[in-house]
Amino acid sequence: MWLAGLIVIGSCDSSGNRTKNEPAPYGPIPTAAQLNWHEMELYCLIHFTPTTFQNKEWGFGDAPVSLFNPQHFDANQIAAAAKSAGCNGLISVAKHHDGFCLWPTKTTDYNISNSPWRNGEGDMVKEFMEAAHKQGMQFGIYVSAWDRHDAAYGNEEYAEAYREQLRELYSGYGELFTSWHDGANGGDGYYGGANEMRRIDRSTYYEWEEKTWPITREMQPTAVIFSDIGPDTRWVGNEKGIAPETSWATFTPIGPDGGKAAPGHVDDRFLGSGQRDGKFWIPAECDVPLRPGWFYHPEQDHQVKTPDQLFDLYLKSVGRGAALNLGLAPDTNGLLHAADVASLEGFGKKLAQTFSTNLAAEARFETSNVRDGDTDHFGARNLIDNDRYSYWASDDGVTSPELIIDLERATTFDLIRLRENIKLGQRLDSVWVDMWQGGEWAPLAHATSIGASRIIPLEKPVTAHRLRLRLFAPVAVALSDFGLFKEANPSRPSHSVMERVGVDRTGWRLIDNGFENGDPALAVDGRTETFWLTEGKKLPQQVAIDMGRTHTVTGFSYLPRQDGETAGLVSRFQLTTSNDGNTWETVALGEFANIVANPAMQYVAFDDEVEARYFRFTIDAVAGVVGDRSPVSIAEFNIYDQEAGDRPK
Ligand code: FUL
Repeated sequence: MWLAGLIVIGSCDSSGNRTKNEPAPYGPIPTAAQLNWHEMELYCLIHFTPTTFQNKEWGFGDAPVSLFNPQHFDANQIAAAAKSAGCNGLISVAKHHDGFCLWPTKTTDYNISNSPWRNGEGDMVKEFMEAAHKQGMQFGIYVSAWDRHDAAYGNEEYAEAYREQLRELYSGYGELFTSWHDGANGGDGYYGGANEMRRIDRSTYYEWEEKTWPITREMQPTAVIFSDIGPDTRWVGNEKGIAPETSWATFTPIGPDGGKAAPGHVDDRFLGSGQRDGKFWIPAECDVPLRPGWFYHPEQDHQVKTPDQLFDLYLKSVGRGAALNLGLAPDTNGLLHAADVASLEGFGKKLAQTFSTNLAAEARFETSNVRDGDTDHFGARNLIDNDRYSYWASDDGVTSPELIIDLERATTFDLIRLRENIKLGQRLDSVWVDMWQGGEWAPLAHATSIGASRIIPLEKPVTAHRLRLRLFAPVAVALSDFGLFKEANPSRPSHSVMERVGVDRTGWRLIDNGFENGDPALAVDGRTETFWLTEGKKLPQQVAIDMGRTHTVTGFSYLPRQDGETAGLVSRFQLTTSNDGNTWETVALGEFANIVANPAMQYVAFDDEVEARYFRFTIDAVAGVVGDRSPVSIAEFNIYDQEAGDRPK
């Protein structure tokens, strides 16, 4: 009776149907391109350039084009594996920092048509696009703004060529869902043979807002622009695939100096969390490689993330309102390794098994309030209709409504999913889930930042008959989804850095410690969470070790500190060895690229094995250090020889 009374009061259109009195949007709201991106949730990013053939992470820009000849390349194999994981999109790294273009561009000779692959007739970006579309996935491109090959890098001429590269890719490769811009920019490189350090002003060089992004807007209006700062999707601030528990879709980018922000030039404190009162809708994307590195390295064949690890990352990214962008790396044949294919498929199966059945689908709902009493438009049944934009809404004055969920039978679950209708903004401040137990309500879970998707994992499965949801918002709520799920084949992964077997380090003796401070034993204690941290001294610096006996050494590894801090991360090194402690030979020299964003274990294989009893690790440069003084940090250092197995395991 009471409800009927309200319906009579509600307004009707000319044919007598009730009109929908939608709540006014709250705060910034997503664009159509952003809505499409939110719905995608999971996609992949393919790194494959001559850098793969050099077994490096960042190509220097000097690899000969003749190197690039993946005899068995098959974009369909890669796209099918991505699809089996549940990916809804595929991004081709059309150009990485090494500058090699995977499409026949007119902007530089350093491109695929000068490689032996398909006799110079191939277009790999096109093959990726076709394979993605064939699998029903959307397509995107990544074009590195940093170009370590181009002689003009740093000049206006290159910035213009970069924009031309975007234009080429925006016109010949269909409708794109994203245009992905990396933050790494400027540093040393080949630069047409100059072999030098080039720094650019990240906030002005590309004229992102003035010249570059308007091209995307005009030519690819359906694409979201990703960079550290958006403008459409933002970097989450790490390459672990994890967003913080509270991660708002709203964000106000500012530069590190409080001024204007640009990709690679941002105050990074809020990249992960976003800001509740952020001025723009710029949700986070979590990028993470399936293996430790973004490029294929044979020594990482044992370190492919497992389906359980990927599932855990999914909960910590997609389950926190972000998207998961998973890095896939073809090998030198041009195919994904069997271990990668198996893991992707296992992950996809687990996702499908877990989320195919909403255990609340048969529930009866009671609400403390329904907007205008209009259950047709705003009733709680909208929570289980699998439509992200139909929703249960409260009246404008009702900002803390409640929902009782009667599951009708004892139901066991360990994942709770909530979604808002984000077309109306991110409205909820927080949510409590209670469970009816022993004649009273007991709190079960709590979450902030709901937005496009929030999956709350419980520590262990819970069996309940009745649940209660308490919502808190500054305005009327607009909740679109309530789901209960049970993780299929659970096995929570441990997140410790994987164990690796190098030589036995017990007999090692420090013979030259250039740093003279900190505790060197922490670098060889087998514990990845401790690290040797020295005080700031002039670089280069070195340590020398007597291993106590001669080994047939095949390589070494450096594990950067794992605590998330960046002080002292080694970026350029030399390794010299000796048989007698007097005559030394340089066996490896190079850089640990991308060490700040992705501080994974760095393994360096020697070109030729070497007999040695002594080695010296020289640190030539530390990431992020401009001057020549710096502390150095080493979590673990090890040597690999033929006996111990010549690869990290
Ligand atoms: C980073 C790059 O420097 C890495 O090499 C990789 O491309 C990753 C996706 O973005 O910032």
